[in-house]
Amino acid sequence: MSTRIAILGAGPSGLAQLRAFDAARRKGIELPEIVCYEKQEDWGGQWNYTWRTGLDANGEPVHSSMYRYLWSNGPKECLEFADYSFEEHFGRPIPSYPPRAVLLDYIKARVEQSDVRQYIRFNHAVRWVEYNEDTEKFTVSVMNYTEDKMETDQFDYVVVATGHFSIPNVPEFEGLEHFTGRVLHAHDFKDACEFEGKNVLMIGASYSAEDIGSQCYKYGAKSVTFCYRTAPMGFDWPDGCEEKPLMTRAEGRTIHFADGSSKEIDAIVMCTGYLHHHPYLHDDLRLVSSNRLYPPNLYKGVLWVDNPKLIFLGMQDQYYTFNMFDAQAWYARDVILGEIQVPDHATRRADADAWLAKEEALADHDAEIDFQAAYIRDLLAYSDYPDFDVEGQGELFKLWLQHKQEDIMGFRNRCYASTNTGTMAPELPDTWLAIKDDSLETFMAITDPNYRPDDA
Ligand code: FAD
Ligand code: NA7
Repeated sequence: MSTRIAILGAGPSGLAQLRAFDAARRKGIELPEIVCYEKQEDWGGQWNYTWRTGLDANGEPVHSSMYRYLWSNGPKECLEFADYSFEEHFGRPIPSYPPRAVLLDYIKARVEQSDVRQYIRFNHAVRWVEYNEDTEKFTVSVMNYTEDKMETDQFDYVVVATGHFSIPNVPEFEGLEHFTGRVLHAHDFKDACEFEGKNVLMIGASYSAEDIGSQCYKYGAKSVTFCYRTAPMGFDWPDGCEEKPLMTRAEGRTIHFADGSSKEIDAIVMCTGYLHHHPYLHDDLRLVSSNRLYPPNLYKGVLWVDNPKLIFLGMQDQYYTFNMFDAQAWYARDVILGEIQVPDHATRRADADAWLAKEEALADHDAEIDFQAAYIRDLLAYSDYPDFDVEGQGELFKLWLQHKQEDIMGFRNRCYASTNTGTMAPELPDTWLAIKDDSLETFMAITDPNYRPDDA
């Protein structure tokens, strides 16, 4: 019987794995048997927007945490696939910060060209994975919602690509049970227009707080307050936005903060991050981690140290995204195909622990970027994934951080050159703050060099 691979999830990481295998097939390499289980009806993972909150049509937790009007929060030049440029896809250069729908179009097109959809069983939610030491096989149990039945199958390798920004981390605060406004987690935030004219509070000081707060400002919130546990984001926020230390308690509509101040608030958005949540993995296989650049127990950030037939993609906190998932997927593919020899347990453990120790010593964001670049550089040496200028993209990330410091509401108006094609991105026709329609059609129309505003 041929080697059998289960890929769990058809988001960017799972699709990277399918693309990696397809690239090998094109080179004449015989592929193992591949089955990809995806609980949604379509591919794209987080980028597959849904209006639903809570549970999906099958009663599974809604996966995507993305919302209307979400634009890339980093330059597209830092996430470009090394084997498929934005310019190749769109037929012309596009600005550096595209909206979600534009990125989804780009992600989907690469796999549509690869004919890998045949491997994916949509509407299949993975329920349980365990490993049998005697047979050296994984048993994977899934709920097939199309036929309304449980299915169980055996595999030699399991690739976990289910993401880790989906199940909310929701802390408790005194008095919330009596708070008369709205309380939601960032995962359930869908449309900033809901908060027009309202006083909103973001709890948290990372990407979600920064972006959802900015969205609320853009779409007409009366005021946006951010409150932090450890440190403020420290941006030069426009009038109507302010940062405060953490809220201590709610009393009616009044929110009290750790500095003794208080404010009337209509809605609270908990931008308090996500849990690494893998309830379908047996205790011996379960990755337990906070949101960090080097989750523990992963050799090369990918192979489960105690059983390298279990593979995790995209489990890191992310500066780099799509091209890092690719580097991981190409590496994993070559492990599965026997092109890369995996060292013994002690070597795997020592290597993973050494990266972890380096990660723990990182002093600032620039050092974190260099760390993730070095990690990707290390992986690239093992496979034939097209070499790309990882370090050059790292420098773009550092510029991006500077540009956010200079103007948090204006950084998306910046342009960068692709490290793959050398092409400089064109400017947006207007500022990010002014462009309210983020559909693919509108974005492509207004960024067309022949566009005349009267066409709109
Ligand atoms: P996901 O995209 O989460 O895909 C995982 C897939 O696994 C999903 O399709 C899901 O349905 C499926 N799945 C989960 N559980 C099961 C199960 N039990 N059974 C079967 N299938 C399952 N990255 C950027 O590069 N730029 C950005 O601007 C950006 N913005 C972001 C904004 C938000 C709000 C969030 C949450 C993330 C953002 N990211 C951004 C990061 C984003 O997570 C990655 O770009 C990318 O989507 C990660 O890909 P993934 O495949 O690892 O995980
Ligand atoms: P992150 O980046 O994991 O950040 C979580 C934030 O939530 C961070 O600022 C935490 O504060 C804060 N947090 C967590 N628990 C608490 C409690 N109990 N009280 C107060 N604040 C808390 O998650 P994001 O959602 O921002 O970003 C995740 C991804 O989504 C990212 O890749 C983006 O692209 C979109 P801390 O600073 O640790 O004190």
